[in-house]
Amino acid sequence: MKLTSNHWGPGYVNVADGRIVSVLPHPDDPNPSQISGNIAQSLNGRARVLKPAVRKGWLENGPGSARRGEDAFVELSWSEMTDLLADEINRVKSTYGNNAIFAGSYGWSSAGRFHHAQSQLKRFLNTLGGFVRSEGNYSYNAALGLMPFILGDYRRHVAQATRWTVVAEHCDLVVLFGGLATRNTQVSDGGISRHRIETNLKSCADAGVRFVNFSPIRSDLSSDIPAEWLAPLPGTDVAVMMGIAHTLLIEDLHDRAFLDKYTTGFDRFAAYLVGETDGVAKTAAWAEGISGIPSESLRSLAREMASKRTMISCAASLQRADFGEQPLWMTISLAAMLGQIGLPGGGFTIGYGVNGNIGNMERPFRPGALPQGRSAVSDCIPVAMISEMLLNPLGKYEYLGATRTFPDIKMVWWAGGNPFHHHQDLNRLRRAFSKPETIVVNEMNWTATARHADIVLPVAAPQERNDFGAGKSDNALIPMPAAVSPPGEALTEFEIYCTLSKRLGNHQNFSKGLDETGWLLHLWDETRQSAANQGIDLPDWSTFLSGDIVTLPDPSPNQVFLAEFREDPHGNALPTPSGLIELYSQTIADMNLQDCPGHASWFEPRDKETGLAERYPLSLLSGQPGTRLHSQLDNGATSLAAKIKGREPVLLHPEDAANRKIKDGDIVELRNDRGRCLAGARITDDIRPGCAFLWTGAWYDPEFEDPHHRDRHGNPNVLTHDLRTSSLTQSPAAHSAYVEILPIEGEAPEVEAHTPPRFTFADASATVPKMTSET
Ligand SMILES: Nc1nc2c(c(=O)[nH]1)N[C@H]1C(S)=C(S)[C@@H](COP(=O)(O)OP(=O)(O)OC[C@H]3O[C@@H](n4cnc5c(=O)[nH]c(N)nc54)[C@H](O)[C@@H]3O)O[C@H]1N2
Ligand SMILES: Nc1nc2c(c(=O)[nH]1)N[C@H]1C(S)=C(S)[C@@H](COP(=O)(O)OP(=O)(O)OC[C@H]3O[C@@H](n4cnc5c(=O)[nH]c(N)nc54)[C@H](O)[C@@H]3O)O[C@H]1N2
Ligand SMILES: [Mo]
Repeated sequence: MKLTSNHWGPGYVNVADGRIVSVLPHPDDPNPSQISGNIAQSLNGRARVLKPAVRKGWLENGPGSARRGEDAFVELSWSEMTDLLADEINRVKSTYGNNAIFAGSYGWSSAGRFHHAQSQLKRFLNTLGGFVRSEGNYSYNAALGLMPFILGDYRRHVAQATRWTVVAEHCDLVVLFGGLATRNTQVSDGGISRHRIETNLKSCADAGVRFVNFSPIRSDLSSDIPAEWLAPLPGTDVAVMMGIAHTLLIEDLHDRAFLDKYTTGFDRFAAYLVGETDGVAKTAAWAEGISGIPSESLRSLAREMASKRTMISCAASLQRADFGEQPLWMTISLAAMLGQIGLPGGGFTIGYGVNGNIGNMERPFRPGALPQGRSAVSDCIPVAMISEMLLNPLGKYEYLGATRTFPDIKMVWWAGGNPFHHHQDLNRLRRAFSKPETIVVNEMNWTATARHADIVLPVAAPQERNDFGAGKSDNALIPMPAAVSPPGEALTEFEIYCTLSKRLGNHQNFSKGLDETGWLLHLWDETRQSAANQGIDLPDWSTFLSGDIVTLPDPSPNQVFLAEFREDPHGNALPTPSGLIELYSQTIADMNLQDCPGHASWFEPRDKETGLAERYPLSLLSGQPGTRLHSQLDNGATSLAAKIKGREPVLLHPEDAANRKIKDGDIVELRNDRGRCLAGARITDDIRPGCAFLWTGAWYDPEFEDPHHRDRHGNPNVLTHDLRTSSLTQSPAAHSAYVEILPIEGEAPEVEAHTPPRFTFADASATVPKMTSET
């Protein structure tokens, strides 16, 4: 059996009659992921894209959007598709220029250093004059934007997170905001050779470390780890942390010497905390009124935190919410008041649990990767402004203290991402997707994004191409030999761009004269060279490709975040304006932003401010699913097994369910002013009353006959809003949404998301598309 690597871990591909039948765990992985259970059924499934396809209306009427998303498709040969797409690229470039092409193409695609979907697309377009890109991510964008002002580059920050082995040895108390969900640690970007978090957390528990988990659902910490569970109303952690901070301040439990030496602006923040600036003292009682956590619990926790070695952990989810910069800044402010930043097992970490390697492992060097080249177009948008950009061509927006102008996009090309999974307010995204003249999507499966395209290119899956895996924070190199051939007429993206670039005249620039094997040898050579620089000897390519996982040494097993800064705050000054931790940032204050002032501040979630929450009283959380990676392979066995009557499960508290006459296993409707979807009710007292939790990633399945375009399958993003965290970082804010849930009226419609779209033949007159714009 051949090895493979996925973002959720390695496995052996079991093949019969040229088809994948299962993917078996690697024996060295102590906790293999269940997500591999989706691979066989999804890659062999009905939803697989098997031939190049073009939307009927686009083929017949030329570029334009009428019926996009609902239309039938016409399958073409690769030779017809190559002509059609090459002509369309030339048309857009010559009519509007390369700055009318958006290929930001956000998404996780698949593991593998060479066949990385975005790198291939970006390299191809860069050799044709470039494209508009996006920057940041949906995971921790508020941290990427905010941290450079107050602490330093966030990507270094996660790479340098204090190790769990250090926590086990030195820490007494871990206070988690947003938990540390084991289901999320199945995954690490680019791959994860061994799942270590269960073992590492267990060592902490065995060493007597106490865990306090502030989270709306109990399962955000494994039931194997004894913990106190406190369930604040979502979006109120800033108030909780301020209630604790206020107690530290008035009881004189804060570390003034630390604050003086390592931070700047504490007095400005303290004036706000006690209410000097706005007349509201942020006491523990004030925090109780907002969050529902008893003030006495907050006061006693404050005293305990000050008297013990304490690690504060803030999950990435907290910043994927309205004013998501604030929990980050407040975590740092609270930890600074405790004065343990830079001590082993003390201080704070933002993002433990955002992937399975943080705090467990790092890579010793950067392996080879396909170079993307440079874009001749400099324009770029914050990643979560996709709808905003398409709906407001040439409109103005604020970002990182500057006013910028949106480009006027005519062509969108997406490879390796699923915006109709990942973006908020999908009804708005549909309106935005009706603006460009042409949308191209490369996909393995007929996802909602593929159905909303005009041109769909069928691509090979990771198990159908030769590659190697190397997680962004993993200490392993994993061979990924092709186990089977791609089905139908699917090709690797490299092959697709080679053919297209021969037609367009940029082939030499794109391929550099190398074929797939040539590139793999080249990238492996680079990897071997980087390893050799660290004194590590790697096998040659063919030995590696047919061999086992290569495990590399851990470069920093005793990592303590900010230890060097603590040791010498001048010699190791932080890359902030003051060189210190900025509890007050003059730079941010000078931007005069209503939604992000100069220090950590409390704001009500927007749906509460606007009154929407009065009509739709349940706070909706939409976290990552344990049964898959986002929306990938949603029609696979593990993902399907968790669904209720084919719908995504929504967790509800027994009281909320009884008030609405909902029973476990019922099909229910979630609704608010933004949209509606069906889901399957799962009733559990592991969720806080007043909350509903719907996993992300069920393929969006709108019922177009319904006036609300109700989604039949359970995608939470029909309910989330498309307002960003703040005008500072413009990050996605999915975790802040309010809904009502009702038993379904009448018969539930069939879910159609996992079946292919309608296929048809083009009218005889439409063999060559008319290249005129509709508008
Ligand atoms: N409501 C809500 N929404 C959220 C979140 C949330 O917490 N709540 N979380 C957000 C977060 S953190 C993230 S990271 C995003 C994730 O959003 P995405 O990264 O867009 O989600 P995926 O489902 O991983 O999409 C990857 C797509 O690429 C395809 N694919 C895989 N390999 C290849 C390949 O080799 N080539 C090509 N062409 N395609 C390939 C898959 O079939 C899949 O459709 O979602 C965000 N959305
Ligand atoms: N199995 C699996 N693992 C994954 C992924 C996946 O799709 N599947 N995706 C990966 C990716 S791309 C990312 S970015 C990470 C995301 O990692 P996180 O951001 O940590 O994940 P989430 O699932 O969004 O949220 C974790 C928990 O935070 C809690 N939470 C939400 N809002 C609040 C709040 O206001 N207050 C408090 N106290 N708690 C809150 C929710 O109960 C939720 O279960 O996960 C990664 N891991
Ligand atoms: Mo993410």
